[in-house]
Amino acid sequence: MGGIGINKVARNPVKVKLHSGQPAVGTWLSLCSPVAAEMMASVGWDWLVVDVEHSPVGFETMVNCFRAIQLGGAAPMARVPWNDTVWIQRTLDAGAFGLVVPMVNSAEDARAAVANMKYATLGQRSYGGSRVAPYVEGDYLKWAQENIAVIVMIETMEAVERAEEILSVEGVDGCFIGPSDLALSMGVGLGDIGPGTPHEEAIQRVLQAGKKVGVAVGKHCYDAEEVNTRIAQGFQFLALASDARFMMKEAQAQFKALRLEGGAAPSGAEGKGRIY
Ligand code: 3PY
Ligand code: MG
Repeated sequence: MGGIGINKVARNPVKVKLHSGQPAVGTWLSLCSPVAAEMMASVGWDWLVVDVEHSPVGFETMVNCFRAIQLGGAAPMARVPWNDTVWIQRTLDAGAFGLVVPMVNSAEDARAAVANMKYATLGQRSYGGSRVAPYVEGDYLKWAQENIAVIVMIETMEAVERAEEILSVEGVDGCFIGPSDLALSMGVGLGDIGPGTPHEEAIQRVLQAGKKVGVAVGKHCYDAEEVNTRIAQGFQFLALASDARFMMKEAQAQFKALRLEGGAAPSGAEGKGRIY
């Protein structure tokens, strides 16, 4: 045998960090590109989430993104489209080390997410092995029960109000605040966020609930400055933008710097309809 390959993973480093009070920082993959995923993984992120909820990624492309992420050295994760037994089971079998589950609005929703992600007797995940079984230490079933990270999304006011009970559910490893959906549920504009706003107050309420019950809180952030601020506040599972945003920001900046005949202006929607 050639000896070239991937080291076996003893413990999911993301879960270890979340349970020991450390930040785990990653980014979102919305470009549906395994090549972009592989390049991103080599940057040094703890994890990368393939966004299956809001990107047009196909299932097999998602699997190829997982492979590329593993090769680059980050933990492969996904955001599933919904808290759905079938989606969750198939995405875990495809090799995710953890899932971000949208719109978890109650303890009941959180219990369903945990049950979807764990084998009996802790849950109802059906056993079919996993693509990543050869890459983990020991038996995959035991590894999965202990190592797959369950991250529930808090992105409505209903969920903010119930944050403590949601985060107290056994098996929840952390939560992730979706600032845009939270703004929509509050009836405020996507721009009406930030220090001093009711939106920020809601975010801080979730952080306090997490601190009270000892469960990691995270959030999607637009830039490194915000990630640094959030880490100082005690947030842990932090996403910094996305591959799509990094690409568009740099492309727009470079395009703007061009000295074109006739002074052509960038046609991209800078500022408008901000994407992560
Ligand atoms: C939101 O802002 O609603 C999100 O889901 C971000 O990932
Ligand atoms: Mg959302």
